Amino acid sequence: MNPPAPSGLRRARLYVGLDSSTQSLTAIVIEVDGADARVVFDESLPFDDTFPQYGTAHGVLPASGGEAFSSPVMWADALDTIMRRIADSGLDLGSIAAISGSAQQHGSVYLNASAATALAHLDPARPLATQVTPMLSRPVAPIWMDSSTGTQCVEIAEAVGGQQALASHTGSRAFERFTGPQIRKFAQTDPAAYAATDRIHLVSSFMASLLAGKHASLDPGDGSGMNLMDLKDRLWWPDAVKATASGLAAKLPAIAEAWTVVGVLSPFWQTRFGLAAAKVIAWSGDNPCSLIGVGLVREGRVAISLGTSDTVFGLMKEPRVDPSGTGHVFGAPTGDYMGLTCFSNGALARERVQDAFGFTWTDFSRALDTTPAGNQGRVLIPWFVPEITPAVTKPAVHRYRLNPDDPAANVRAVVEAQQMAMALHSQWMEVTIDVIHATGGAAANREILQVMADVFGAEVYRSTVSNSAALGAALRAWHADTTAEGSPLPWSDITALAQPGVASPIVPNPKRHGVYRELLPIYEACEAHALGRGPDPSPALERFTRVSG
Ligand code: XUL
Repeated sequence: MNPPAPSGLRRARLYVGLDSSTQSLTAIVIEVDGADARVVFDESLPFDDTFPQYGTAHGVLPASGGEAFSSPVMWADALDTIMRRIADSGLDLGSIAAISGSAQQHGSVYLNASAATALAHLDPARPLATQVTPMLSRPVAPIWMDSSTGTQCVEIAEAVGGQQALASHTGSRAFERFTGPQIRKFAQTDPAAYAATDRIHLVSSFMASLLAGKHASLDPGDGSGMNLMDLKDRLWWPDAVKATASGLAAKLPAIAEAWTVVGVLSPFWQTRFGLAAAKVIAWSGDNPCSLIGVGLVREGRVAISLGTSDTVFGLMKEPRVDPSGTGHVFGAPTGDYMGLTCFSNGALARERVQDAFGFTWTDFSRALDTTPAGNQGRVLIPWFVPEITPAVTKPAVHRYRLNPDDPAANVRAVVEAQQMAMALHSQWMEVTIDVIHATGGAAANREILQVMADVFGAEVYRSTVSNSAALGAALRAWHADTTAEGSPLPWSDITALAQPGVASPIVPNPKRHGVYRELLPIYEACEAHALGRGPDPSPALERFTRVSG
């Protein structure tokens, strides 16, 4: 504990972090008193259950043909509700110094010319949702799960000189869920509504605009998920903007750093809930916010999320771009960069193997315990569903020297394949990974994390943070407040709250790490063979088996 602040010095400050994710809106409030910081409020509103009137399933409206939409009016409704919960929580509202947020990336909200005035004159006696409806030039928002813009991706890439050119400027080749291709499709399929659009926000800048009562800027972290922003300049890239849709430049928000104070909580919030004129800090995407929430503010420390999909991400000092075109580079909220690679065969692939043998999680762990590192040269390529990394459109499972009826060997094979794929496809970040923070459902399985530690040769901490994106947003609010007041706290101090606690890490075993160092290039050869791009890896696997015993 620190000594109490001398009288006359300011009281403890509160920082609010919101996370508008696909399925819910979460608020975390941290209290900062001197160098002590702790979470004092943590609440989530799942969209489907709290707002059934919008008809979402897992936060998504019914759609077909690869399209995926959600409702900006529902997000506004949720914001109204969560702000009321904060106001009613008994917290000292006058102590709220700043508020920021995190949002699902890539989703876009289309506002008409009435929005600027309407945002500034919201009526505190009326719900927010009903006042947002007339501001929209498009009632729905396409979100990151949309995969319907393949044609637009090709068109945009061709217009700017190819995928490589697009990736080297914006950090990613054209991806269907990215906002540029989504905007192009909207402009092509509904030109009248596109013409009536005055401002296109991402979910992040839309939510910040609702808080500040004016059009908010967009941060480079979320801006880099659009295929429109030049990563190094942190400005719109004119070639991509031109290639995407006519008249687009005038419809995009300004880009400003993540610690920008975009305004204060507007009179709507002050009158409606008795909130103070707290600083509203630019929002960012959920992945950039998680980077902060997990405490990844130096190179070499990465997070691996073992969820529906598996994701590996970490900070990068330089904007290196993945030459294979599967990884993304985003801006980081620290002003640096972050690399992110996403694998769609995460939990689903693990469950397919588990279900094939009727295994419980305990059986699964035992299978890992009773099989050796390297699996005696038995390899699985686990593309049970279409894969993002490497790009595989038709699901296909490949086995090398692996008997499909051997339960334990298949369990080890799927876990080793996933970890080796992550190690292999994060090499483009050119970062020596020494610490991994494991999050997501499967991070509860110690044996899986041991394979992770052994493959990467890195210490693995199980992350104890329940919503790293919301926490990251609250920490960003704190950082931005100290910056605005002229004495920015270092990120390492800010993220100390997110560091792993006393729990000891899972450490790599040097011998097993040696086995994986040898197996990794052979796994790469298996992947190449499965993609039809390389020779049969069986001789290399035979050799590996003889040497590794
Ligand atoms: C990242 C991505 C997802 C969303 C989820 O590129 O599409 O992680 O941000 O909210």
